[in-house]
Amino acid sequence: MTPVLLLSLFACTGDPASGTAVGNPGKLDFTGTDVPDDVVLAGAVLDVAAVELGTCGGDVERIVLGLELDLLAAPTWPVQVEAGEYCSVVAELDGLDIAGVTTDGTGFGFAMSPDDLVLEQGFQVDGDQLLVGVPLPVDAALIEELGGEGEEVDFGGDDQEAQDLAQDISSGATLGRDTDGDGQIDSDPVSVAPGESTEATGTSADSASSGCQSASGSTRSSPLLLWGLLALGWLSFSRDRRRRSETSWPHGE
Ligand SMILES: [Ca+2]
Repeated sequence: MTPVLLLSLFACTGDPASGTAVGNPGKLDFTGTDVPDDVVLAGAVLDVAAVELGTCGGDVERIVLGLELDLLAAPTWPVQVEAGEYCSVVAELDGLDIAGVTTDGTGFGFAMSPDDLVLEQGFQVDGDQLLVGVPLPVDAALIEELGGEGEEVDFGGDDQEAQDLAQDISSGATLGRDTDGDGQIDSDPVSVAPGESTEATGTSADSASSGCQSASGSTRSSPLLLWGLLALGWLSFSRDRRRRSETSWPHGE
């Protein structure tokens, strides 16, 4: 038992220079958020041309999607994300169509061209499920003002109403984790503090390269703890040996 413990401790400290992060890849999807209570959405389809993942070292991985994603459906995780540390996500959009009805019975449709979603925040990926939250703050009062019960109001990309909503969407997008995969973003923030993010570049890559970190990334070995465990292991090992040499099995106790 003792030799195994020692071996695994060494395995977790090994090879800090290898550089490339190894861990579990994560995945990413998009979901609609912030739908007002006085609106019932029938559809919200986001046309995503590509996703760019920016590392904190300035590298960008561009993943071409060309997919129409249903923001109201359960996640299907179309984007694979390599394990590691990132500082930005950019979603290049080709359009967003929303349809629904207000609780007063006025139907509506928006065909918009929101600007690309730009999320600049540090986060780490080790098997994480990430969701880009796309806010859909449709203004029911405005729609009812323009339409009426039983009518339908449609907004094209040139309409001011559609441009205003597109602006709210582009500026209000968020990034979070969805640990249980139900399409709802966790309440815990995905970000790490900027200072922590920069500082963690080395240590997280180190622990990742030895394959010893857990999903939460919280098991980076502290040198003090490591030496303590080593000392304990050695003590019990040498006591075992002494005991074995002093007494004869099976009367070892
Ligand atoms: Ca969730």
